[in-house]
Amino acid sequence: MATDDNKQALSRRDLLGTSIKVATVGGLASMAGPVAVGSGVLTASVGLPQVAAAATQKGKGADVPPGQLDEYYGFWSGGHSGEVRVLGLPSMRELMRIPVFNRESATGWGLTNESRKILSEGLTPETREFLKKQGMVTYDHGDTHHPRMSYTDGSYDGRYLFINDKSNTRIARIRIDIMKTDKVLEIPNAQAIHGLRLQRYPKTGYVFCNSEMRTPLPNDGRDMNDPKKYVGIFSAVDGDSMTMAWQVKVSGNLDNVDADYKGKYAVSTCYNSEEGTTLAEMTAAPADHVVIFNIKAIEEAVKAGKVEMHQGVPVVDGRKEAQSMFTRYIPIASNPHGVNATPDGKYVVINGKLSPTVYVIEWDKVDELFAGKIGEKDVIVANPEVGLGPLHTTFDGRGNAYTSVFLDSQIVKWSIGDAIKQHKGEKANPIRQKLDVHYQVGHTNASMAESKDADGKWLVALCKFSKDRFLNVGPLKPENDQLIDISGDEMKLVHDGPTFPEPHDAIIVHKSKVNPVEIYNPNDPLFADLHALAKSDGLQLGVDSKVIRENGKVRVYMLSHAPTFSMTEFSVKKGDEVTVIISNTDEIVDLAHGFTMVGHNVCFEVGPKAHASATFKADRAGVWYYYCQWFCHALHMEMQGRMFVEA
Ligand code: K7E
Ligand code: CUA
Ligand code: CA
Repeated sequence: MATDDNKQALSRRDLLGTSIKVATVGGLASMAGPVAVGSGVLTASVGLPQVAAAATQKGKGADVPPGQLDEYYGFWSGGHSGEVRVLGLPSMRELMRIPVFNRESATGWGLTNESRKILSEGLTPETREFLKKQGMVTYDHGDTHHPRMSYTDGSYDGRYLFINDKSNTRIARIRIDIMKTDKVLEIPNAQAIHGLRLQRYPKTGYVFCNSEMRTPLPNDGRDMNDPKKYVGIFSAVDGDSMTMAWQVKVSGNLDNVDADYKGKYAVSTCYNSEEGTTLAEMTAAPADHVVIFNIKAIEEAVKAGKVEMHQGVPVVDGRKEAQSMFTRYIPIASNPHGVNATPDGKYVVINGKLSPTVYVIEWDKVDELFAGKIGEKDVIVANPEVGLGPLHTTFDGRGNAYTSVFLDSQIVKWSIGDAIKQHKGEKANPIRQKLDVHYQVGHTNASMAESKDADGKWLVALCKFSKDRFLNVGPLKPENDQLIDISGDEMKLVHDGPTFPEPHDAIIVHKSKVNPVEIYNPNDPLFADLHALAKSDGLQLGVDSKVIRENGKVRVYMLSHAPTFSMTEFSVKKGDEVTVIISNTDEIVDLAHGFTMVGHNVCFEVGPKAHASATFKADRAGVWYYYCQWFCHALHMEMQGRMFVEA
């Protein structure tokens, strides 16, 4: 325990950053009490000289004082919360949450007609029918893992963020300009989309997604007791139209995926080459594999129509026995996990998980492999031992790799160049440093490291357990996202960040790449349906304020302008289906309104110059109040009105 306490004290002091310099100038005595710095008050309980020295030497920290902005955006997966979170780095302040597959009470995500359409229109007809029988229009939850920003020529282009939903086999797209989800697509013929990465060149392009589970194809009741007849499915989605491009049948299952920087290949790990259905079966073989997908060969087959069609998607056969030009299988020690392409575009690193090593594959050798010039194993140019349980690797753009090692609870920094030398039999030790993290780290990612602009400043270690590092909040504990300064020769832990379940993965993007708007364009395609509806009612959306009645259906077009709604009352008849359409006419930054109808499960956000709607059955006679729930004005409480439901 003492050791952990010391480490904790050290990290807190590191957090003091530059401010601690001042403290040390004034003598160590000044560190004995609470020290106020920037955005918080931290207690430095013991003033060990060596600790103070370490902090002084560091000279920079994660502290971003009030009034100052962060240098980076962090896009965090919310795991089985189903959302995406936006953080500022290095402060690690949570700036926003973007609801994706979840229901969200503040913004009305999943309650408004617009969000419900987004959540349902990309489902397969078969799923829609199935959900209808349960009285649902879409799923209510999701399990997100891998957020990735769209690329143009290997650099982030700030258009979109894509993320997977393992639990209901979907992917979603978030528009960066407004930080809202705009498309959700269910992947047919597959189950449990886990790995997700993007085509980097020439642009995104494809969204590559792995089905983690193997299923019969078609999955209609046949072959259920014959897992050998199941298939794994690799999918490519067109990220611009959010429609299926093609799929590949593979041997084994698929876990994580990444793509190269030339637009030629994607590569996925497989932990179940045994094609088993139990833990014992899935860990039986001494080796599994990665499968490399030859995008051009697949595209040509699809173009030539040399495909099977399943649920309207062209599918090619990339299984081992098909001996196609679509895939190559590289043997890797038992049950590998993460796949991470190096930002220089030369290599891709496969993380061993059950093997204490990582594998470095050279993309140029993959060209030779498909050309038949070399064998499968020859694409591996390094295989350094890093520690127990390597899961994911990231990079600093200076030739170093950083691997998260789950069982050892460490981030291990190693040199790619020295690992390659060592593999050739030359004398070299690739390991540079091993840093303890707290505890059991899953993903790790460094600033800009998923693009060719890797800048090696910050690294996050997303730890699955926080143990004794935070106040006890009951049996369910937060996880611990740690921030590490990697700008110098040595990694330095600078911040602990408790998080709600479960940020598997995160990307760190320089703020220059992210340029959201402040006020909606009232004619955004997002509002096209509402414009069309208003037009069909002879009205202009966002201008007219009127109630339209049509055979038991009532449409209420209402404007909100601080601190009033354009209607303080409206009447409907018991049994009417009521659609309330709110247009926020305030053109002021940060002036969101809301609309809540008491007792009717209606509550949503309407951003500046936005429109939003919800539909409900007015089935209880009486007076029902509606109000604005978004604090917008000194008279915000008075921003209310009454719905009369006539018996
Ligand atoms: Cu390792 Cu889903 Cu990327 Cu979790 S995955 S850690
Ligand atoms: Cu409008 Cu509160
Ligand atoms: Ca296995």
